[in-house]
This record gives sequence, C-alpha cells and structure tokens, in this order.
Amino acid sequence: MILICKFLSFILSLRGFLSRSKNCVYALLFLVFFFNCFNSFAQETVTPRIVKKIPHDSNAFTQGFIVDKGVFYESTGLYGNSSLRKYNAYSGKLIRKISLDDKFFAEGLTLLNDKLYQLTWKSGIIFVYDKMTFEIEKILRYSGEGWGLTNNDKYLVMSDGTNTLKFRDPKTLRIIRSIAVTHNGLPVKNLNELEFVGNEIWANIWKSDLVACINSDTGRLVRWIDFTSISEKNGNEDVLNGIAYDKEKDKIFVTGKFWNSIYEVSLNGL
Ligand SMILES: [Ca+2]
Repeated sequence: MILICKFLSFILSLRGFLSRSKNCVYALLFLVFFFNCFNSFAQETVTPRIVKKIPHDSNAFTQGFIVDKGVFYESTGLYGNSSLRKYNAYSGKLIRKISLDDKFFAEGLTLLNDKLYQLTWKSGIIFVYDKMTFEIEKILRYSGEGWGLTNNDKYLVMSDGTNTLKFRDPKTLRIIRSIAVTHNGLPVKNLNELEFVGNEIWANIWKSDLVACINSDTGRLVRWIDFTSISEKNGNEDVLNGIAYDKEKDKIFVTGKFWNSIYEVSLNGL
C-alpha cells in the first residue's frame, strides 16, 4: 500500500514537472517568436531624415501627391472639399486650383503622358485632365472603390483598400494584371496613396505613418519606411498620405492630410 502511494505521488509530481516544463517551453518559443518578429521588423524598417520643409495647405485633405519638373500636383478629398491643385515645389506657392463637384470625393492622382488622372472614392470615375490647363479631357469608368493611383510609364496602378494592386490600361481601364501584396506570406491590407520608385511601388498604409515598399513584379514587401518621427499626426485622420518621387532629381517628398508642411526626406541612402 505504501509503495502504491509512493508511486502515485511520483506520477503526480512528474506530471507537475512536465506541465511546468511545457509552460517554460511555450514561454521560450513565444520569446523566440517575438524576438524574431521584432528583429525582422527592425531590420526591414527604414527611418527618414528631413532635408527640407516646404509649406503645405493645412486645409488640404491629401489623397494623391506627385511632383513633376519643379511642380507639385495634389488631389484633395472629402465631399464638398475635393480639389485638384498645383504649386511651386520650391516655395509651395499655389499656381492653379479647381474644385470638384460636391458629390465627388477625390482620391489618388498620377501623371502619365502629360495627362493627370484623378481617382474618385466611390463614384467609379477617373477624371483625365490636361496638366497645364486642368481642363477635363476624358472621363473613365471602373467598378469598385478607388484609393491610390500611380503608373509605370505604361499602365495605371490602382489600390482599393485591400492588399491587391491592379495594373490597368490608361485608355480603357481594362485590368492587365493584379498583384497581391504580402509580407512573410500574410496580406498587407489598407494600401492607400501610391508612388512608383524605380521598380518598387511605395504604398501608404491607411491610418498609419508607415509606407510599404513593394516589389512590383511579385507583390512581396521589400521593406517598411516608418515616418512616425516626422508625422504631424494629432488625431485619427491626419496621417501621412502623400508620397511624391522626383525621378529626374532622385528626391522623395512626403506630406499628409491637413499637414502644415511637405518634407523632402533622405532615407539612409535608398
Ligand atoms: Ca503619389
């Protein structure tokens, strides 16, 4: 009887030890996983340094932002406040501005073959303008939501808030191909304002000051850029949402919704 009691006691203590060991193993695995995630994020994340500040209209709800030959072009959103504008890229002085009908909520903007393409959020319409006069030359239609817009000198590239980017024919908006944006096999959602930089597509992640740099062939994330250090964000809406790349001068500019400034930034030699 005593032997049986001792045996049962041994089994119970062994179970306790194994249970504690299991918990230790789980804790260790969690720490390794957490450390790897943190390390991976740190390795893949670049932070900016401010090179120059340029004035920006703090009433502009920035939805699309580009630069061409010393001129910034911007699309601003919100119903009743949507506009297309251009201003001097050195002084920030306004050159031209038109307001959209109150029923349109403007979104992304891009310049292709001297035509400005301006997206609308839920109207299924892209306005095509002469870049000098801002006269509407054409209206193109698509289905679904419009968020960000850029181009690779041949096709328009559109985001719609998901992790999918669609390459479209600029004349017909026919979808040529799509890429699914992923990081470590998981979808990167809420892709918003876009900019082609070399062979990468840079995409602002909605409601954050993070920019995803994406391989435009595979959709895989190449790195993050964390703009938190220069963000003028105070609330939920006033996040970074404008990325403009000057191809000729190899310069990057960013701004955000209701921000006071546009920032030319240096990104550790990128
Ligand atoms: Ca852009």
